[in-house]
Amino acid sequence: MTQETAAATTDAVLDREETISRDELEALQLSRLQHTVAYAYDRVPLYKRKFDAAGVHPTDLRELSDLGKFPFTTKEDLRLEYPFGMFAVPQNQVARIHASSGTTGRATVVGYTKKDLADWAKLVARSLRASGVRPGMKVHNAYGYGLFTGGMGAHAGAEALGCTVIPISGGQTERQITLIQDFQPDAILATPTYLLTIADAMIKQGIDPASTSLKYAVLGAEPWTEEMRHELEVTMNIKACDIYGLSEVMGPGVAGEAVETQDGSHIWEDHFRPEIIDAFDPSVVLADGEPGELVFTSLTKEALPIIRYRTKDLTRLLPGTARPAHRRMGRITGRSDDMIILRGVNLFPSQIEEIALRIPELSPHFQLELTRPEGQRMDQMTVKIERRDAVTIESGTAAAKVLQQQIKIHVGSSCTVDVVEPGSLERSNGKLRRIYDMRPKG
Ligand code: DLL
Repeated sequence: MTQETAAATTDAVLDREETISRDELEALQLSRLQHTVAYAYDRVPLYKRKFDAAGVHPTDLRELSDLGKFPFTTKEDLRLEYPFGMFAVPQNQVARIHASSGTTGRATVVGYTKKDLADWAKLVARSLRASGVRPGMKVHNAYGYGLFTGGMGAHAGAEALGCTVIPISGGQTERQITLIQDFQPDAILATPTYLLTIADAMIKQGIDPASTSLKYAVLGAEPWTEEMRHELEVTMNIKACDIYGLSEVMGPGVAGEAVETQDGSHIWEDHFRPEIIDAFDPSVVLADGEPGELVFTSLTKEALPIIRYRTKDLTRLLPGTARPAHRRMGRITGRSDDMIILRGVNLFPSQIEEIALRIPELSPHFQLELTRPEGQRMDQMTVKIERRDAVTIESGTAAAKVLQQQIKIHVGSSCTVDVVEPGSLERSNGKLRRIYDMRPKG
């Protein structure tokens, strides 16, 4: 770390909204929420239709809890309004467009006014600063650039914070390593599994990942566990913090984690009002602390105001710590649409990650294969996992037995574990696919 960056870490200047009281924040939320529901109703036909059908009007929002009377918005709504039907401003006021990849159906398109982009950059800057990044630091940005919000969202935030941004994007891992060695960045922004790919490739090249200039990593865009944090922090000698977000709500920076507490991301509640609902009975809004599906309402967005968007992300709301007025979200256990139901038992890849990483012989490189063998009615899950480099085939096989037992004990599912050669499973370039579902459809 240079002298300037070392000095900067001690005197971060926070946004005023980061330090206000909960009462002041809730008053701000209420006025912004009242504005947003009226704005959405007046400008986006879908909201008018939905509110009218539900028999609610923007004037019914008198206190924060009244939000529960308003209808949800889903990914399907955005798909049906493809491409620009959800936009609340004329196209000539839309400064930028992003979109989801559309691999599982029609792409969802989102837009930003100039002010939206400035707010987004401010919130990513706030998140990065919370995670230890400081003005003047060099930031290696390995989130994918393009329609995905990760690359450009993180980029603009790091610039707004006053960093020197290295816009490498995802992929070309060898080149990433060369640039990390040559440019000596202080921080890296990537998905957790892509950072793992980079660390792994360094080891293969005979470079100790703990010896680089990197001190901070700000990781998100996919679920990851405390065990993965530990793995990355130790292997790379860094502090790794979480950043959360989704395109429909903004992109990265909806929530960010503080490096001094590392206890989950603070949701920036001056811009988003979160709720947790029962995923199976969405009419029930759950109390803080209870696990369920995360729902967001934007409070300041102009181009794409979003009312009660169902994220499908499963987590819970926790009280604020490092930023007391802003509630935290617990780690995301998974998405409701990534939940594997195996002979009646629900499970998420993150549970397997958590268990596997506690077994020293096993690496974090794994995938889950779901099959239904010919003539059988029961589904089967095979965990394919690489043993660590120095581990023999015999020790790997013994570790497989342990993993199988631990999954049975902690998750309740019987499965097969296949320990495979180090380096044989596909590596991540961004969001890693963990589940390979080969069951017959229908
Ligand atoms: O992944 C935005 C982002 C980019 C966040 C870079 C953080 C860093 P989408 O492609 O729309 O946007 O995917 C959003 O990714 O609903 C979650 O399921 C998942 N996700 C995002 N951040 C996290 C995280 C970006 N920190 C979807 N932990 C979300 C767990 C995350 N899951």
